[in-house]
Amino acid sequence: MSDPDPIVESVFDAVAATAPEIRAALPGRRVESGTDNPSGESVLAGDLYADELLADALTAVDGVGSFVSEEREAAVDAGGAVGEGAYAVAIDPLDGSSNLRSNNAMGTVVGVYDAPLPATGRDLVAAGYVLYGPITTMIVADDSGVREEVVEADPAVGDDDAPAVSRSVVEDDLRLPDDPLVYGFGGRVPDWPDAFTAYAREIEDELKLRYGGAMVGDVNQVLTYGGIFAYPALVDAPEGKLRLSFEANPIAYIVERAGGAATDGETDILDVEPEGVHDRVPLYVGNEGLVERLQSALD
Ligand code: P6P
Repeated sequence: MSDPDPIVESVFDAVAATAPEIRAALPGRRVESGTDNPSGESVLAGDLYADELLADALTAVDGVGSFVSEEREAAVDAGGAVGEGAYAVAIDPLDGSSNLRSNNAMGTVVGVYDAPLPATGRDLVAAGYVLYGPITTMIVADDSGVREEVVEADPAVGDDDAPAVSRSVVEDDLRLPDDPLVYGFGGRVPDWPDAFTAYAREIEDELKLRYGGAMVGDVNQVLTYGGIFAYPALVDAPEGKLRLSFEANPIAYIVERAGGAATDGETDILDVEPEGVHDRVPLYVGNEGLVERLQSALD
């Protein structure tokens, strides 16, 4: 097993350190901010708070050269030559923030790229996500594999300004179970293309529905129980909904390192060539056999 990359470790230390503050801020930030993000989606106060906190934390990390967020049009220069020793970090600060009103799972998605953005997923050196569920967990994937950690504020170590956090590894070699159990498909059924609808009908007869409206929560179900998650191409939105740089690529990187597969319906997600950092892409991700069946169904 290779030694951990010190910059990657610092990135996930910074992300973990913000988790208790983001979680504690959510109850008071369930309202609309009155603004839209570059993808044209309405932004909650929680989105903006998480984005600001993570921008401050990540741009302060030595070795982070630029920072890209779902909530920002362009990259933030953090100093350092990306691709020449410094990394570009792309985040979705609060994935699934529409779940804030309904008090359901949400999370933060992180991709660490060794190339200026927009870049393909092959330029990822690490990826992960924080999941705000009944407990706060963090998934971290790098070239040594995938691990799951529990993240907790640790007042015994921290101080009033920035409570330190404890990171406890609870699974150090996370692998997709061989026998898939769950599925979750986004979008409205009438908007699914016929070929995907036919595939969904097969899967519905085989697996159990687990769809919570936040990608990180739904993907975590797949990583835990085996299965498939998809936000498919839609009849009126062939590019789907999820963004490549800070949603699909990091998730594809994580699931492929856990033994699964990820596609846009035609090619491996990690090989999709983006034009811009906010490009959308259909995402089908999970057990290899289920993803291969999906690709055949869409051919
Ligand atoms: P829908 C959250 O807004 C998100 O980007 C993903 O986390 C999630 O998978 C998807 O959108 C949910 O979209 O259309 O089901 O609300």
